[in-house]
Order: sequence, then structure tokens, then C-alpha cells
Amino acid sequence: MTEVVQTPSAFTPRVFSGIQPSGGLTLGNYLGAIKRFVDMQGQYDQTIYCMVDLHAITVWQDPEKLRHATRELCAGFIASGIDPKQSILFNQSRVPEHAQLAWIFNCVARMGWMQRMTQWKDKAGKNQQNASLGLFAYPALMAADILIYHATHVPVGEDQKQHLELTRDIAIKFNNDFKVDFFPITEPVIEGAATRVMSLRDGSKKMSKSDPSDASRINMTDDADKIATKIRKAKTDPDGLPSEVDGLEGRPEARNLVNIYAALADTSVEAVLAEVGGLQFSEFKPKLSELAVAKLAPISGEMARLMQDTGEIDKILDLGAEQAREIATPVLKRTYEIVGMVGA
Ligand code: AQP
Repeated sequence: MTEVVQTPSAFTPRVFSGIQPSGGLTLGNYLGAIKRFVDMQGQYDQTIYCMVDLHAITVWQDPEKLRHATRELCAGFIASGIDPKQSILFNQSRVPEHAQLAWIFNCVARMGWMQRMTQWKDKAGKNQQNASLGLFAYPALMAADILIYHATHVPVGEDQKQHLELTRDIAIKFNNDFKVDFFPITEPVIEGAATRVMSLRDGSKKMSKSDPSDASRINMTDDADKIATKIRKAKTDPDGLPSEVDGLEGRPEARNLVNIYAALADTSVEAVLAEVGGLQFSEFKPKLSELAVAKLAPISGEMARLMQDTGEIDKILDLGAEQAREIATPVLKRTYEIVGMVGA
């Protein structure tokens, strides 16, 4: 007889999200993800934030740079307002249950589902035969990251929407195949003015850590001069700023800079345009630089301070991994029992 283990309504509201240490943090990661992780910290029973180093190695990473980027990412989380006493903060590879559950999900997910993923198509490019198997299976590992904690809410940027739909599909198929209600059907949380921050050089491309052009992004470690230079050189069009949102139609670069301003100022795009409508970019860009420096300089300063004591960062990661394993171990054990592994 099949047994109903849990009903979805029985799941405690729990937030999980991760960021790859595949380079330095960008303004896109900050506005699309970390800033919202901070907002959710006090609002949910449990918030779990992860440096997903196993995801990062789906494309080549220099080992020394990976170690540095993982610690710097941890510093970025803390400097932005994630409190390790309030949230669980750890790196993925320290909790082997992620990879173990991912294997089960590799056997649940279908090849066709993975082949449809736009991130796979974008990152593998024309040479799919040469891409790693890990890159192809990336979304199953992401589903495991979330479901090993029975997380109910996952804050992400717009680009991760498709992967979260796949996470739901995996949970539904697992529950149906084994006739259980064991995994929750996770809710993506994609909110705010900056769910998709675009490259400063090309308004049709996402701002990304791994973009070969450093001028395309603002790094969280950039100093005031660098931020101002990148914003000054950011691509725009010859028109001035409109007073209404409709006036941004077909103007991706203008829309991007206004979105960034709104997200940094914690206000709406409408409110920004009411204030700056009619200005030329030559007048708006210095305002944006000033705001960006005011908001980001304290974070980059604190990151630099934290990075002076990597021993302290490692201690935080040790503790976080321990706390994460306390939740993950029983979930994996029960998964193995459901699947039929002897001795689980
Ligand atoms: N440009 C962006 N705008 C809004 N949100 C973004 N995120 C990333 N870029 C933007 C969000 O940040 C979180 C962590 O992303 P990730 O590091 O796991 O992977 P990614 O989305 O592939 O980010 P990058 O910067 O483009 O990394 P690389 O270059 O290594 O692939 C996610 O919630 C993401 O939505």
C-alpha cells in the first residue's frame, strides 16, 4: 500500500536560493537576487542561502579562483545584510545530499525537458557535443538544491524562471511516480524593478559575471570611479528620458538604466520617470552614478574588510553546512526509502 508522507499544505514556509561563485558578484546578482534575499530574511521561518560551487564547475573554473570567488561571495552576502545567525549560509559541495538527490532527479527528469532549457542552449552554444554533461544536468541539481530542504519559496531573477518550472515538474513527477506527496511544489518569487538587469553595452543581453567585457557590468567590488565610468559609457539612445513608462517602449538600454535606478532607490519606475522625465542622459547618468556609489560603496567596503579574515568566513561556512545537513539528511533518507534503496 502506498503511504502519503506529507501534504503540500503541511510544508513550513522556507526560502532557499543560490548563487554561483563563477566570478565576482554583479549588480544583476545583487538587485535580482541578494537584495531580495535580505528582504525575505525576517519574513520567513527559515531562509537558506547557498554558494553553488558544484553548479559553477559545469563550466571550467580555475581552482584557486573558485576558492576565492566562493569566499568573496560569502562576504558579499554578509556585507549586503544576510545575517549568518538568522539565515543558513553555506557552500553546496559541503552538503553531499545535494548531489545525491540530484542523481535521483537525473533519473526522474526526461532528456526532452533538459533539451528545452534556454540556459543550456545559450551556454552550450553551437558546440553542444563539447559541453559538459554537468551543464546539461544543471537544472536537476538545481531542483535538488531546492527540494532537499523542502523549500517552498525561491527568490530568483527572471532568467531562472524556466529552471524553477522544471523543479516543479520534477517534484510533480516524483510525487506521481511514487504516489506520495513528499516534495513541495515550489513557488518562484520573481519581483521588483530589476528582475532582469541588462548589459550596459547591449540592452538585449543579460548583465552577467562571465561576460567577456568588464564594461558590460558593474561588479560589486568596483570603486566609485569605475562605477561612474561604466555608467557614463553605458549605451543609450539619442532621445531624452520620457515621463511615462510607455515612452521606454523599444528602448531597452534606456529602460535598463531606469530600472536600475528604481531598484537602487527602492521605488517604482513610474516614480523615477515622474522625477527625471525630460532629462537628457548626460544629466541622468551622473544622478544614477551618485545613487549607485551611495548604495554600493558601503557593501564593497564591508566585503573588502571581511575578505581580510578568510578564516572567519570559513567558520561561518562550516557552521552553515552543519545546519544545512541537519535538514537535508532526513529528507534524503526518506527519499531513498521511497525509491526503494535497501538500508536507507
Ligand atoms: N542580470 C541579472 N538580472 C537579474 N538577476 C540576475 N541574476 C543573475 N544575473 C541577473 C540572478 O542572480 C542569481 C544568481 O545567478 P547565478 O550566479 O546562479 O547564475 P546566472 O543567472 O547564470 O548569473 P550570471 O551572473 O549570468 O553567472 P554566469 O555568468 O556564471 O552564468 C539568480 O537568481 C539569477 O536569476
